Amino acid sequence: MTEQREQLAQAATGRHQDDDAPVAGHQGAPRSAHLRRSTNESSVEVGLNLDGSGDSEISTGVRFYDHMLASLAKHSLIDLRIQATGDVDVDAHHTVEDVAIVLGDAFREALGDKRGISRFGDATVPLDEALVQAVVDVAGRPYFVHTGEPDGQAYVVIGGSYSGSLTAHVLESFAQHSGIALHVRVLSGRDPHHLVEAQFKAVARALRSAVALDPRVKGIPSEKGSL
Ligand SMILES: [Mn+2]
Repeated sequence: MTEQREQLAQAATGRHQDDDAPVAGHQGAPRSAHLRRSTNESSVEVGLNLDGSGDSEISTGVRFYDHMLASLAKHSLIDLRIQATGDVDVDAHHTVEDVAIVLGDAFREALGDKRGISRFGDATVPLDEALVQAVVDVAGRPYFVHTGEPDGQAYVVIGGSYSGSLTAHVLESFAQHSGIALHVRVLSGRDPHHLVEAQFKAVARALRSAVALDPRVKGIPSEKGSL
């Protein structure tokens, strides 16, 4: 790891290498990333540590989205620091999407060559009446399948600025940029807040399994030799 990359990783994790010996990947380097992206519509900074404990510090200007991203961190055990500012006075859309893009890019960078990971993850998570299944393959082949949201969910506005249509948009942007195949199936639910939150939690749990280092996996978990 270069000195610069190490500093970025420390900034992302808020930890020094020798503090408490953060769990390292098989490469010996912390599986973390720190990225910035600015456009005319938003400015996004993401720090991410795959081997974290679910800590988060998130500010996107869209409070409900902050709540969802904190939930994603908590249940994936990925540490997340996200600072975003954008034209939320126009609409939350640009900022919400751009955060998902940078989050996906950071996730892919932190995974590195994927040596030693479980690769697949599958979780079914309830939130009261809502039930969601998420299945991931961290394969470098982006794909997104989304089914089962009840009619009208896309048009619901939650917390004043988050529209229900954004959930699929966020998950698709994340899948495209992280290079994962992601299937999200909403199996049941009625409350709009629960329907979104159960999706983030299910994705979090599936990611947690998929990125976990399995000591029995030797090298890269693919017959092809690369992912
Ligand atoms: Mn909630």
